[in-house]
Amino acid sequence: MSGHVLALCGGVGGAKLAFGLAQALGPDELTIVVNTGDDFTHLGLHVSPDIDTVAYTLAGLSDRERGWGLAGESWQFMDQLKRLGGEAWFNLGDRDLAMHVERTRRLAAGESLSQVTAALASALGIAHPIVPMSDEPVRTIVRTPDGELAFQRYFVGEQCRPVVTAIRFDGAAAAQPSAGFRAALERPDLAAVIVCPSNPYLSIDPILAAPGVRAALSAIGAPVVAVSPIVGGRAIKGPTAKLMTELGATPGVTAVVNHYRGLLGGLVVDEADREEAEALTVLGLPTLVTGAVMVSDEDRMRLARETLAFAHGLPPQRLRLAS
Ligand code: FO1
Repeated sequence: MSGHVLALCGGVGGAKLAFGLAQALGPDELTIVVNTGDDFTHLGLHVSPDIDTVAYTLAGLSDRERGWGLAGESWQFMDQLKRLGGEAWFNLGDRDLAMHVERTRRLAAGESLSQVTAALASALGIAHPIVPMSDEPVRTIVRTPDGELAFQRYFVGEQCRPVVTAIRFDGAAAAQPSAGFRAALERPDLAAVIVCPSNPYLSIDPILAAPGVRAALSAIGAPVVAVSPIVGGRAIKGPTAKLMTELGATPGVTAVVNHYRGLLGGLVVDEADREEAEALTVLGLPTLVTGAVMVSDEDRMRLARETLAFAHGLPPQRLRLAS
């Protein structure tokens, strides 16, 4: 793919495609913009789960079963914290803890989240730019019949059980896109924007909520291609399908397209959704049908290559049907 690629990414699912993209593209050909709406202060530490999941995944250090945190992790700190009656609902592994301690130290010393993320990614040997969507705080809040929940309380504390009636992003209106994000959007050689298979409502929407981002994505010539996080009506991992139902949509690839409301110049779906994809193509949305479930590293690399080739073959967005 000639030109620069901008990937928008959240947690576990998106990080897998980001890994594949990072194998296919050089560090100066790819910018990975990551959701920070899941960030929170826990035990006095600034925790950035999606940034860490992307960093660990790109570094080949992540626990493949959990998807988050480090492989080969130990939990002595958590064991002792429980013994002391501390807050034990959110698990911080012994080695993972170093990431949160060092990030908190650097932020307190006045570094921006972008600077901290660049330094820590570099320390992990990652060459590709991992960029927070914003250096200002954005906090995803879910509304339930019993009141509002901060994201991690919903996702981890309640294991996504509560019914969600609305989602909002505290601070989004004032959170400017980070310099790295804005620079990628403004590159004259921007060739494609890849929306990774992350939860559209919880991981991608906070990125799109930053002032000017949706407008910028609608104005660029490069195609915006989403890889569906839903396969056969079900999420690979996490609450995407449950949220779709709770927010009034029928879980499926069409709901993904409707959710991104006219931003997309192309969609990548799994074989399981071939029929629905053909209907979307008839409606004017170019769709690639392939194996979109990533189990192995080879799956991640293949899907990334196919998605890039597909994006490369799409007409510039300006020619796209105004929808
Ligand atoms: N997810 C859980 O289900 N339980 C946890 O205890 C947990 C701890 C945790 C610590 C660091 C980190 O970077 C991620 C962690 N996650 C945990 C995953 C995290 O809540 C989600 O990955 C994102 O916030 C949503 O993608």
